[in-house]
Amino acid sequence: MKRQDGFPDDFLWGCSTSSYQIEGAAGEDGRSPSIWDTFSHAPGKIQDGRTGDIACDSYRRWRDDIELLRGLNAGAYRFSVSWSRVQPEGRGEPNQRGLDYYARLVDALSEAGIEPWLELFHWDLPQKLENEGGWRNRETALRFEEYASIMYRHIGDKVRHWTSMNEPWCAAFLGHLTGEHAPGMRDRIAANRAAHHLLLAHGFAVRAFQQSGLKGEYGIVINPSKPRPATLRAEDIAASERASIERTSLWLDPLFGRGYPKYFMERFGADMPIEARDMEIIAQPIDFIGVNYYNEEAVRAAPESIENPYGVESVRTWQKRTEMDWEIEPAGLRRILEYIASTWPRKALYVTENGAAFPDMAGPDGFVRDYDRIEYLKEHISSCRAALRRGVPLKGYFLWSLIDNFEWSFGYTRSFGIASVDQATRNRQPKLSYYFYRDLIAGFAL
Ligand code: IFM
Repeated sequence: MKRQDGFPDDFLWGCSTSSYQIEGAAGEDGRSPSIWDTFSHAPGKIQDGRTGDIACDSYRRWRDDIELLRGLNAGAYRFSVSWSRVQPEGRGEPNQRGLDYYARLVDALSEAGIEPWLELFHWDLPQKLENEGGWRNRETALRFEEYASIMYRHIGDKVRHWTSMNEPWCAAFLGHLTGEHAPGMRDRIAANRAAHHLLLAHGFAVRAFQQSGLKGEYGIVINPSKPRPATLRAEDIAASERASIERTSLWLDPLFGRGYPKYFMERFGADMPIEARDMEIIAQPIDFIGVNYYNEEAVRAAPESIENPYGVESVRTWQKRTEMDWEIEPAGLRRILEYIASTWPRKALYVTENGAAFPDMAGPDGFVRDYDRIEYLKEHISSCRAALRRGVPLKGYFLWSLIDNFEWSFGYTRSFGIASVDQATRNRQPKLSYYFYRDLIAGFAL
């Protein structure tokens, strides 16, 4: 039967998770520590002092995750691979037990009719590579190519949708400039170098995929941002343009062969370790762009300085906020999709993450009726429909997240899941939003 809600019948509906946030089994079957193991074990880095050592125990309970996906009738599952599980040394021989885990997962997903969307890197860099300079070191991009090639060789025939990495902005700038994320550095030059090497790693991985002769679609996932001006003053409008550079054009310009943005290069060009042919490698043709969207910001002009190179500051507005203190602005999702579709060459777009953290209260019956999350999802998915109506080549939507999980520096204090995970038993329990999403996928909740 044809859908009545304005989404095409072949629109892809899925859920997203990531390795360090759900797998646990941190020291098992040959996995070596990643930078997030080191960071989360360091005192004072994580709000509740907890780690991903056990997380949702998905390394053992992946069948439960697939059951949840099956119950939704989801078309796809976006998950990431733990590099240090597959290649504990960060180089050389792969760990067969790690590879087997992902092969089992992918096979079971396919048997359940759920398309595996495999992501190679969601921030959990092997600590061994960090010890040699991590993303500041060009060598890490080469090691990434080797790791990607291992994955292509071992499960390339089972996976049709690949993404190189998730939100490289976070890995570069939260990891190396603000220090909120692993490896916890506060150094602008380190952040800029990391940004370049992350893009280079992406380019190497795409090139290796093309050379492998495998069939499939390849993309990268970014978390773009296009803040709106807080007022109609010309200087605030100009500030809002500058405010999008580091989250958006710094990634999309080079990916589409336009080099790094001029504004960025004028300030930071000297830090960028660009070698001959790098920009060509970064601009390997890809099939889609993944867009992660949670919120929009309003900004105004501020004095430019070393600490504030873009000369912008955020303005708190009247919008309701989620528990992350992120403003809820569903129209911002349509705006960012339209902005990308109209500014860079036309490419298939997927919303690869969207969702919200709210304080979930279980009722006396133990059931979580998360109406706030349902409203958030409903409005954002409607915004996707608005983007489609305006001609954006949007092909799918992945909800973040299938289950409550380790929310990085917030530990387990923020819940994005449509199913909760009991912290003692690790049993999964769908929330009301799970049933909302199930009905939406079936075509009758919007
Ligand atoms: O949990 C994260 C995810 O790992 C990357 N994107 C944003 C999510 C919510 O903060």
